[in-house]
Amino acid sequence: MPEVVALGEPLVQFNAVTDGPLRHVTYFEKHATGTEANVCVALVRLGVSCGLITRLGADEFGLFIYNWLRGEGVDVSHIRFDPERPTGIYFVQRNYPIPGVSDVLYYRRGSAASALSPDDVDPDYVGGARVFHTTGITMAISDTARSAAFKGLEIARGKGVITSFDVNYRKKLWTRVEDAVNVLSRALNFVDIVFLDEDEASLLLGVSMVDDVFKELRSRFGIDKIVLKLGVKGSMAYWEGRVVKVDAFRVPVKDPIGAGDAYAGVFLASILRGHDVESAMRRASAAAAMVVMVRGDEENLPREDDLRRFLEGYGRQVD
Ligand code: KDG
Repeated sequence: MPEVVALGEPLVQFNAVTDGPLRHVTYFEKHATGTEANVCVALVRLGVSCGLITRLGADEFGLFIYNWLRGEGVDVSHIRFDPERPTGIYFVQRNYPIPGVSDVLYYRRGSAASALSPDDVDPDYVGGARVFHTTGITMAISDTARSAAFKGLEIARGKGVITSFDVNYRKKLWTRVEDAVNVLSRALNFVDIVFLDEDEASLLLGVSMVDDVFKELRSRFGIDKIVLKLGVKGSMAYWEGRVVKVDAFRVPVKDPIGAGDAYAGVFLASILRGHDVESAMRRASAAAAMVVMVRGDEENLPREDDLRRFLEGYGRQVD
């Protein structure tokens, strides 16, 4: 049984090779992505076994993702192929209209993974893990996928498996913001470790000052393992009574997509391998920095040796 079981939709990303509006972009790079799949690859690269529960289209893109994940060493035993529905895809438009921002254009409605349902969630598989991970994206893609995510969280909670949740609010995936707030808040009741950013905190909790965010999550949801991502300002955690701040690593950014997943995956891997919270945050920040230096969410996810070399070499002039 894998140490971590994740649930969610992998997607093929078509990332514009050149900047600017997509109407003028000719070349795209194809990458395997999707938030929970990214977390799985981050984990396995650091030697923590991870399995993904999902559905893929029985099509070329589904095979591409399946082979990629299998090649990385992710457990694919709970991936089902759906002959009726396509694998979800999206395009990335970079540095337009806002410099430094990547715009995401989804083509995923009716995808195979949007038909994920509670039937896909095997209680023995989830119950045999140390951590169950899912995100607010899975909660947004369809009613059945949301039910599957809640089933996973409930099983994990019932069997003493640590639940990890990245709020991952994606405005484009929700029809009404109130629905997002209701659903994501409900999910927080089942969560042991939460990852969120300042905007998500203010959306869900109505507060944005760090102390207030920690206080609200603890008092309203009983969560005592909180990781607040602050972008270029770094990250802060409330971890079983201790507050820790870690700076971000400043690197040349090619494409910021995937940074949060790199952070979550490497943070979880590090905690599971016995690092203290500060070390886990530093390693997670390094991984996030490495991922944004290239197009694609998973290619630059570090192995142990890559992390060591990044952390030792950061800030030094390379000849
Ligand atoms: O966190 C990166 C993901 O957002 C990206 O890979 C696409 O999973 C994705 C999504 O649903 O937006």
